[in-house]
Amino acid sequence: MKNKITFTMIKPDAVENGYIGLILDKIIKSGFNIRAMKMINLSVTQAEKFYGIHKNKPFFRELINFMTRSPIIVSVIEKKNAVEDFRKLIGPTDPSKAKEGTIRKLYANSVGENAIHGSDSNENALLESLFHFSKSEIFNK
Ligand code: DAT
Ligand code: MG
Repeated sequence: MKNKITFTMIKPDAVENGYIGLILDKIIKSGFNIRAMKMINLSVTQAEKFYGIHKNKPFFRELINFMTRSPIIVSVIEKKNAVEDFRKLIGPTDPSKAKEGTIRKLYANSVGENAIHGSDSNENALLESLFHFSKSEIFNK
């Protein structure tokens, strides 16, 4: 596979607001290929592990409550320069600072409920992908 992968989650707010289709359309039209995808309910244990790096932050409980309150879409996507290009496509953590046309500008309402996740490095992209999918689900295609 000559392209790089990144990992994304369409978060509870975006799923609740009916944005799954619009967000996936934007991702695909931006040149990403979907390698693996499923809808799941994140358990509290899974959410605490996934966001373990933030466990001492004041917003940690709010983040775990949010991420576990309704279903999410988890997906591994590929493209040349996937991690960096996808972070550009989604925009910054705070949607009020996001540029026109980015997914967070279009579909997110607040820092805490910001519609979508994108991995921040190639290393985390692989770790986060393997958190939800087996190697063969991602690479044997
Ligand atoms: P990103 O999702 O842009 O990588 P992050 O890794 O710094 O941002 O934080 C992970 C998530 O935690 C973020 O998407 C939403 C939540 N979060 C971050 N900062 C927050 C804050 N100041 N208040 C509430 N939630 C916050
Ligand atoms: Mg992050």
